[in-house]
Amino acid sequence: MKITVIGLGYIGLPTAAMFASKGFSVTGVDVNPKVLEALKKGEIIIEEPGLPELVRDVVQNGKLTCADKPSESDVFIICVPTPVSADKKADMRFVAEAAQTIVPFVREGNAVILESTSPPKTVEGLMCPILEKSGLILGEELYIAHSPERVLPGSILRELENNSRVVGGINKKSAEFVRHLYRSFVKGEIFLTDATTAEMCKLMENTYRDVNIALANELAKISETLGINAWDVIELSNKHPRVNLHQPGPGVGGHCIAVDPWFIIEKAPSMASLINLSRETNDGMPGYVVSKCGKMLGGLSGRKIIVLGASYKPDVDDVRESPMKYIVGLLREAGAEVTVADPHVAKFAEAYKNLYETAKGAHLLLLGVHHKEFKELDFSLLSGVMAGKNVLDTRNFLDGRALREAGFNYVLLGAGK
Ligand code: SAJ
Repeated sequence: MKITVIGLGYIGLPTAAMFASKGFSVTGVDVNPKVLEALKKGEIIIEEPGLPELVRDVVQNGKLTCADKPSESDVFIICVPTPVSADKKADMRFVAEAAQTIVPFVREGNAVILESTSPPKTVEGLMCPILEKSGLILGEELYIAHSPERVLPGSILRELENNSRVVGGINKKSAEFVRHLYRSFVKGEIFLTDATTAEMCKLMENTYRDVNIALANELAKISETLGINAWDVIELSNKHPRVNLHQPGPGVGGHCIAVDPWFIIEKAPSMASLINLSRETNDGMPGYVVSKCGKMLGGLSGRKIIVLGASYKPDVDDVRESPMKYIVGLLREAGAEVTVADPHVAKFAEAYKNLYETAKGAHLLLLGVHHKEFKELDFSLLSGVMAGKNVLDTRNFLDGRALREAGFNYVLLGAGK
């Protein structure tokens, strides 16, 4: 069976490689010549553990090839980006284009699967009308389904294989066909439903997390005014068997959780009030962190600040939608002199390597991401070079007691004492 995967990004490429490793003949299609050039040599341009080896093997044994356009195939899997525009609406151009390009090639018995995270009714309202132009009877002669991924960047291959999946077909036959296909590498359960329910499941999974992070961020702010520690409240509340409070922080980054809730809001703006408020709460955290810096330093103009961490979460190099980017921008706007240090992000690695030099004359150290390397920081050295002994920890990661004993003014986001 031949599978064509359209879009070779963080999800498309691992998915293509997984199918290829199970013996399917897979063609990966992408518009980016850099991706294709690399792939021809069995190489990849993204960072993901285990993926370089897997791709090298399946390219070498001829199971994964690439092209800049689709051609005839038994299965077409669409994994193109669905970005959110400046006015917070889903930009579905790439999905529509991908569906258009396969119309000339679909034949009776084929399947078209949408993997991209999409607003509810994308399959029914956008994809089906395009695919109808093939003249095939949808659901009978051409199977159509949504099969969203649930993998965590950094553990993609393991999670692709082991996580359960929701598959939503435009009819039962479509859903069953797709379940059978994914069974080739998915060890987790595969649950069948309709396409719009599957679209909504994917969005609600990330929205659940966003709303809960917003709740934690609100708790952090309230705790500060009450003079208590939100992190203690969370730890103790989570002893309850049915409670799972999330962690506060400087904001929500990445290309999923900070984006997907907008796809629901767009469909029902007057009803999605809690979802909207949560987005706003989380997007307001960079500003809140910056105002805390200002309070600690009695103003920001001319202050030298070292920002530790640039990525959107710990131990990855991914800076997409990172709240740290907004924090740095706001600090600079307020006249602060900011240096970013991050061992994982090439652009900021040098500053981290020379941290004790970089921190000379700094008034504040702001910890924004809890990379494991930051556990090893030598604060007695830092204390010797910094002009002001101020630390703001937005992740409850540093040893506050030790820092205070070393003479630092240690401030923890969410702690009023
Ligand atoms: N964050 C907090 N507090 C928390 C948890 C996270 O502030 O309690 C922040 C992180 O620092 C980060 C952001 O949220 O900036 C998102 O990080 P994450 O690790 O929670 O999630 P992602 O975006 O890397 O991956 C998510 C996952 N979804 C869920 O866990 C529900 C993943 O399973 C999805 O496949 C992925 O989105 C996606 O592609 O949709």
